[in-house]
Amino acid sequence: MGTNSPYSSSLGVLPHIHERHHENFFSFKGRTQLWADKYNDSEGRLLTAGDYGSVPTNTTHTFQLLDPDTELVGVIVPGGFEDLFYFLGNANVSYATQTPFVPADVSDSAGSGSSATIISELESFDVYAQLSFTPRRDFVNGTAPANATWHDGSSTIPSVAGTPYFLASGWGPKYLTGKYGAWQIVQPFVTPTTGEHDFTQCTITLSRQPANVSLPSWNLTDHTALQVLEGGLKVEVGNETATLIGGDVVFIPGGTAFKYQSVAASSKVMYVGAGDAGLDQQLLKSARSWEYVSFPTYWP
Ligand SMILES: [Cu+2]
Repeated sequence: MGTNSPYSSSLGVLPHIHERHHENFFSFKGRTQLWADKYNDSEGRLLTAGDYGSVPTNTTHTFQLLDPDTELVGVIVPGGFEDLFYFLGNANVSYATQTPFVPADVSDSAGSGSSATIISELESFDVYAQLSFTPRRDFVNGTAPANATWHDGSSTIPSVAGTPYFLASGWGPKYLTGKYGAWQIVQPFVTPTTGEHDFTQCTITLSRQPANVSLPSWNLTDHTALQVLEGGLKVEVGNETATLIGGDVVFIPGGTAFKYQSVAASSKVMYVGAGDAGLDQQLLKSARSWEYVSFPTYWP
């Protein structure tokens, strides 16, 4: 789910927890402050493009949007949580002027209404307000507490489920495979463990397909979604072909054959898949640990 907002001088939503939903914040553009508090550890990060934050169940969290054109991609598992946004939204709108969003710096507080009625209504959407939570404001270089590693060293993924964590763009684990022709670099956000075997998420950076290697056809048991972040992706699903550019999404139902290739020298996509045996896990089987966000200078 993509959400785009202008900046605001206040929180974008009341501090809250979800008892049943694992919320995943991916910063598509602009700046977002995200707070996550669990197990007596209260952390805040400034997310810029490509950064990721994991908010598992029963984590108190809130966020604030800081730039005029701030866009998040939320993956909320299990499905159905989008009903909250239909409830909060005023209308299904489109503009004859061809603007995708209202061209004004308005930021209402639809998500942060504090009346008792709204708060109790939100509970039916698995949103439980935590009104006593005060987000810490002692950020230094994008992190609170100030001594956390953030854009100045490796980001790591916990080896257990349930703990909130943050990954700075390019600073997390990276794996390289050339088994299917093009180089592909997998940067995991959510592993089978941290996704509790319900879903996984990563980015995949891919080179062009070498001319002498035929494009593999995939057919995965579970659903797959790809969103283009950089470059462009040519995708064949069943007998449809489309070329996707930045922001475009393809959804591939489980049991459907598909092929994909980069139409640029380097393209980057975000992958989200159901289950724990999706495209990322298939690529990782042949991948080796890799230090860089770009590929080798020779073909696989
Ligand atoms: Cu939430």
